[in-house]
Amino acid sequence: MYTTDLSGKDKKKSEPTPLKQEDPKLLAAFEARVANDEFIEPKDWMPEAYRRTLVRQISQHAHSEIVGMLPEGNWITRAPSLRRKAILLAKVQDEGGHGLYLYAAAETLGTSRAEMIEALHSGKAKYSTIFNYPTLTWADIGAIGWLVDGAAIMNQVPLQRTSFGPYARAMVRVCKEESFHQRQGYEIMMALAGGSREQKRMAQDALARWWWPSLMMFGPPDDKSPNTEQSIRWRIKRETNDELRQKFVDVSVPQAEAIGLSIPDKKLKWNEARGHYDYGEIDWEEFYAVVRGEGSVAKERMQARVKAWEDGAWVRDAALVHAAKRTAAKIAAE
Ligand code: FAQ
Repeated sequence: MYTTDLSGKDKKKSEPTPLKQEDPKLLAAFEARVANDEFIEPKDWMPEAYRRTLVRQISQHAHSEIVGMLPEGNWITRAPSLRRKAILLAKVQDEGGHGLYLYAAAETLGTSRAEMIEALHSGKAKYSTIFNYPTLTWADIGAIGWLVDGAAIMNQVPLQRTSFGPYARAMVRVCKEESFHQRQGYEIMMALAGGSREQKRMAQDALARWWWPSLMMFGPPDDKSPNTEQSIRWRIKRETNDELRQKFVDVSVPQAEAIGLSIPDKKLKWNEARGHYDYGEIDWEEFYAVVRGEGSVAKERMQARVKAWEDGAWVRDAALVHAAKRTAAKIAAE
């Protein structure tokens, strides 16, 4: 529906309707506003391709937030203390809230929430590859907070200045919450790394499994990214996939060193001339396979989402009936 199909399958069905030729005057005025760093608001004129890119990116982002609740939600009942349980519960709820702000931002572009949810459940819409990896131990919850939320913030801080107003404003609150998430994850890793030998081993193992998938979160390399050039031009994206990935590596290496953990990359080395860490080759075959839905828990994730949606039907129905009753009572009282 709103994806660039990477699978090569089902080309006919996913072929988008061709874009119409835009009015050159309107387009020039729009581009001047974007170049002037003005926010574009839902009722403003915008090129069809801009609208589609935003619906694609914002809905994928929303889907990632709510699918992202699953790997951690899985550990709420097994958190090692009441304090850890309360924190994890709040974090998972925050992610649900992020999904809601993002769906609401995408809805302002004329796509209904029902359409977006349908696209997710039917496998047409993407969500971040990172959530198709399993959470095997409690240390994975630390690694997700530290690395996955860390990568998410690195990507989302520049999105606070994305050119579409509702998306930018949603990102402001999301970033505040994500930075708390990142710290709580790092704190779990710090506690484990400074604990018993077995706890340190768990932390190291979690880092080893989550490091490369976290680097993949930033998307394909710039020269293989079909959307980056146009998205940078329209200031939807403010930094490229590779730029953000490099920043993430640069901040994460000293954090790992500070708690005595080692990043599983033999090629990782500070490059004085570049002022950055050099790092090894990412397994892009694995990335594309996970994007295609071949991740080890992809099926399980979607089944859990669909079940949650179906189980929640009575709540949505009840809320609608309640809202209708309130409206009727208000009208009767007038
Ligand atoms: N996974 O041309 P590009 C979080 C797709 S939030 C799956 O570079 P673009 C919070 C891409 O969609 C994490 N697919 O695309 C949390 C495109 O396919 P399409 C989510 C990926 O859009 C933490 C194709 O590859 N964050 O974690 C991935 O310019 C903990 C070509 O790629 C966001 O969504 C991937 N990793 O750049 C929650 C941030 N990467 O659509 C719970 C907003 C790429 O053409 C617990 N999004 N693809 O068919 C973005 O910044 C961008 O969309 C990128 C991709 C950077 C993700």
